[in-house]
Amino acid sequence: MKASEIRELLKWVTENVISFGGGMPDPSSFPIKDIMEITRDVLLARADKALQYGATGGVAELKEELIKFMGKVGIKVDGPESVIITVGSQEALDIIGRLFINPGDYVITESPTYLAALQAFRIYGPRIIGIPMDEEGLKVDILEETLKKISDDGKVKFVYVIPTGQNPTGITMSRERRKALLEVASRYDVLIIEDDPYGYIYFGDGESPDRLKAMDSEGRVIYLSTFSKIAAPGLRLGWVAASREVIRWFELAKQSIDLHTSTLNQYIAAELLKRGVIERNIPRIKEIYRTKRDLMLQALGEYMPDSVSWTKPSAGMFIWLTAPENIDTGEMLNVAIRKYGVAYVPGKSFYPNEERRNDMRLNFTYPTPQQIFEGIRRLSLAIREYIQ
Ligand code: PMP
Ligand code: G9A
Repeated sequence: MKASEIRELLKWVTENVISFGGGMPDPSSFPIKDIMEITRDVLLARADKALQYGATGGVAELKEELIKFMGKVGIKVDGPESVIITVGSQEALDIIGRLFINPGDYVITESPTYLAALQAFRIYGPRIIGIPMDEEGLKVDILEETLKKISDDGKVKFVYVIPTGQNPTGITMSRERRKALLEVASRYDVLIIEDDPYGYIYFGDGESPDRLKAMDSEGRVIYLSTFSKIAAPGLRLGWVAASREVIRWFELAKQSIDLHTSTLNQYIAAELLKRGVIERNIPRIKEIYRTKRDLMLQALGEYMPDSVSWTKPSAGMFIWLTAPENIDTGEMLNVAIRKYGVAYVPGKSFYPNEERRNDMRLNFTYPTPQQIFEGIRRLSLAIREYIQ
């Protein structure tokens, strides 16, 4: 097992350090009053159920609400047996590893990708292949070449993608690429894992492209999402939508992990959906994140030297910054924290094959506007010191 750089970093970021590290939502986006009221109501009306053990698959009312919620973005689900409630989508990632990966199996991801997905899959001993991306997302032509090459050598279990507001790059996969990805996956008969924490808070120009799950006519997509970014991560609530067969396997895996997800939190989440709290909160979150993204882009433009480039995210919580090639952002981190008081996540661990060292991930949702400006100023000083 390998430590997550995000989790490790969280431990030693102190008061004097401006952190662009962990992917934490803006606390002002949490629906605190609603959660207080709902918790009281749930306990008054049904403490017997909410404080009791529950079914492994999850609370029926929450699943029904989620089926309606996903329906609004065009995802059709074949009844409550096709949904399972998990402890965040992180648990779903671990269960995916348990269910699908035997040692030596091939798993394909975007490169770079969410480092804690790599951490979860690696426990089960796969060979992970990263496919490069451009501003339209995963390069499907390279995926196809790769599938062609490895199909004689071993089984490719799945392609793992974060199509909207990708972690760590902020890139959203275009509609054309989504179609092409589904076609290639169908031709080579591989599953697609669609990890979608950020799709509901798309703040780019125009409409967000359809979910892969909504475009999937073959039951090939296993869809993951979470309450972490549309309500609050402390609830630790996620969900998976897939075929009944796959969900049944998820349930068997989950039985031995934790029996079920917190019943109280599931009842609270069902009410958050039923009372329209989530629906009302989403435009507010989008506005907060769009404003903070713009601030960080502005600060980067003002302070960074010409040899540094970065992405312009249309969803999610991160900007991906590329420093000149001579800079190892992992080495620079110590100096950035101790001398300049600014933290970020070095890019290396987001690569399945750890091939690049000069990128970093910057979170723009947690710091305040003042911290964003001051933190980028400090970061630019660290980078300038290393360029020389
Ligand atoms: N997948 C992705 C792509 C993420 O960015 C995150 C959180 N940063 C997760 C999964 C896990 O989130 P949670 O367990 O809180 O749902
Ligand atoms: O706190 C965590 O580990 C969740 C955040 C994930 C991220 O920063 O990508």
